[in-house]
Amino acid sequence: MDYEKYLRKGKLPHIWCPGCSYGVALKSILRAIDAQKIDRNDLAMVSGIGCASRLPGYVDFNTLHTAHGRALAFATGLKTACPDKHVLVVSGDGDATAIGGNHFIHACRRNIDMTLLVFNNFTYGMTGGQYSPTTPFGQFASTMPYGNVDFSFDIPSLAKGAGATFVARGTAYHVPALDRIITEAMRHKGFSVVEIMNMCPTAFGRRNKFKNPTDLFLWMKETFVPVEAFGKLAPEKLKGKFPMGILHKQEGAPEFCEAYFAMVERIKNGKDPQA
Ligand SMILES: Cc1ncc(C[n+]2csc(CCOP(=O)(O)OP(=O)(O)O)c2C)c(N)n1
Ligand code: SF4
Repeated sequence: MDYEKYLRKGKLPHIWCPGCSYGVALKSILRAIDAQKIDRNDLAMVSGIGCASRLPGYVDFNTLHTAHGRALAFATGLKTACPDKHVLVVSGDGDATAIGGNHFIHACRRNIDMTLLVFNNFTYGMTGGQYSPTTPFGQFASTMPYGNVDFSFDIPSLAKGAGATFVARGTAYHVPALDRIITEAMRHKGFSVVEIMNMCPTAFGRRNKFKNPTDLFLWMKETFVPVEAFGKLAPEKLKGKFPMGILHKQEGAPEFCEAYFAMVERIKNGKDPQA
């Protein structure tokens, strides 16, 4: 595939560290878009702030680099103004579930037709490794130098509980599966959330005894199990394992823009809102 046709070469070189898996995720996103033959003018990519949120700057779509945690609010306005466009939101775990946590849960219950990709690397990478809502219990961070004593969010469970109609998890190790997951998420009519396990060797790995990026990739290989196989694991084998793939899908729920514009039509036609 010709990746370069999608890149803003003037924005390169990128800021990502050697061994950061964000480039792997970027290529997966581009393959998913290319496979669907989406015209670049028909796609908008929106992000907040962080290493993950730099991604839209490198690609030649309609892009918005917004404020930390606020990408979903901007994306909601954009989608409502241009409901015929594909909208992809790229966020880090801090961006989506800490400073943007309230936007996240409310976007989930709104069922607006867009896809949120949360790059979960267990840390605030850009600002030097503070702990985030997904840092596992006991792991180390610049702000948890003696080990994290908070329990972490499970992003797919949070998304499902808040009402997202498509929830999936992929990883930067299981690349062909990730391509399929992103494609399916984008095809879903409604709010889709994909947690993409991504590893930050610089701010998280080194503090947590992962000596190099390969160790982090091998950890992902061992830890994430396709959801079908996960369901068949004996209870004693579940410890330390997590399912990946499409974890939840609900078809047919009213989509926000359609419901909103139908309401506008009813008002214009003077229909009794209670009828
Ligand atoms: C309102 C506001 N607060 C704090 C910051 C500082 N800040 C910039 S990026 C970042 C953390 C990003 O972490 P995450 O979203 O997990 O993305 P990553 O860098 O790991 O990809 C923070 C706290 C900011 N830019 N704006
Ligand atoms: S700090 Fe971490 S997340 Fe940010 S570019 Fe470097 S490796 Fe990637």
